[in-house]
Amino acid sequence: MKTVITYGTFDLFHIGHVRLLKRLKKLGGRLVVGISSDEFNKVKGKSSFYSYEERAEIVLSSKYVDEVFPENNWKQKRKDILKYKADIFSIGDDWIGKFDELKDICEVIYLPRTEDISTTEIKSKLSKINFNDLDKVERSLHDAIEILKTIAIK
Ligand code: C2G
Repeated sequence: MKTVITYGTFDLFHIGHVRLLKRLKKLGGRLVVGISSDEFNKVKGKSSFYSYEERAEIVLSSKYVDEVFPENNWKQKRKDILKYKADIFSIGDDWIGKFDELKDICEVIYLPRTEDISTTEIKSKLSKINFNDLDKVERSLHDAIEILKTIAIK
């Protein structure tokens, strides 16, 4: 059994996150995840829809994850790897090469990201939905149902 450690914001939990956690679990058998705090997200230039507490609870609910902890800065990885006795540090390949300095204390593996999905993309697609139109559709469906009811009764 090897311990794998990874980090991320994991906002609007999606299939890309699920597939990554599944592969990370397979790498070692025990998976601990550093979840970026709300404050550290600001440093990363991100603002999450869900709070740290909610994102941590969602990731911990995954059957692939054994433990979560807060990621508060860029510099804590080395200490965390020693604290959790991690054998492998692994993360998506959008970070390729960025954490090679950890190779002296653990294996460093970059895994291919899942294409065509990201939290940013989800947010932009949702922002394009005109929810007023949905209200209009709902009203016209309601009217149609009322008309059908009158026809059905005759
Ligand atoms: N990911 C993926 N496929 C996607 C989207 C994300 O495999 N379609 C992976 C990322 O490569 C990362 C993890 O899911 O390994 C979490 O992604 P983010 O929440 O975007 O995390 P990030 O901002 O990359 O934070 O110190 C490291 C940082 O905290 C990493």
